[in-house]
Amino acid sequence: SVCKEEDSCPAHSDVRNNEKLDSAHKTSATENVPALAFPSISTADFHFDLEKASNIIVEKVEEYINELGNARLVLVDISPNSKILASVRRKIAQRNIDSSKFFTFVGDITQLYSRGGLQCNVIANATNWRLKPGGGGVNAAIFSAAGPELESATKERATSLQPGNAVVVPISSTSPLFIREGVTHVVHVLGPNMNPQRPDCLKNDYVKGCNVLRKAYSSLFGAFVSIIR
Ligand code: AR6
Repeated sequence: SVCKEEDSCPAHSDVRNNEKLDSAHKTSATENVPALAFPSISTADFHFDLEKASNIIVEKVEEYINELGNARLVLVDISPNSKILASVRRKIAQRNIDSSKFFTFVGDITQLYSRGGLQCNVIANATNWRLKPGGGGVNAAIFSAAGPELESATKERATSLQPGNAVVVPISSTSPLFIREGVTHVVHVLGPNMNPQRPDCLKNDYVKGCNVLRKAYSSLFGAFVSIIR
């Protein structure tokens, strides 16, 4: 449905605000400050509840925001109608979070600089327990954009991950991700799985699921803080 009053329609205020924010951050991308771009862990293929996930994202950002120095956290989704981005934006609007330190961005995480003008030196991957390329979603996109050396560089550091854990993999200067996008590190993170078609399904146990998702964001943001120090 097309809204003819988009400029004044309250239902579109999120979209308008995000566009304003996006252009503001693009202009300042030349500052070259460290930034972590991360997808919403577990909320697509792993079927994690969006409201619970957005609460945890906001909670964990608030926990780490003061450890960032001049660095930034950017929640990214490829979908322009992303429900998770909208939910997080609604929640941060009600809180006292510095919008230059944490914001949302619509775009492909493997093309943030070349297509979106947004420079992020670190990107997070919502991976699988075997740390294998493919499988769809952001994992397939990142392994494919990085080239085959991401798989070998990953294997040198870990061959599997437990849910809630992360592993940092430096990107070589010959990788298209480095050359085209300026990415120096990928942080693979394994989130909780709520999808019965995938390994280690938590069968709707959201007490455990929320704890594992909190641990996943702690692992991710902690890894980013140690990269930029
Ligand atoms: N750029 C930005 N965001 C993306 C992109 C992209 N190229 N692709 C997907 N997203 P998902 P999960 C968003 O399913 O739920 C894989 O098969 C997407 O809209 O990638 O943790 C792995 O091998 C969503 O908001 O990860 C695992 O088996 C978010 O990224 C399993 O999926 C996460 O969606 C992991 O499932």
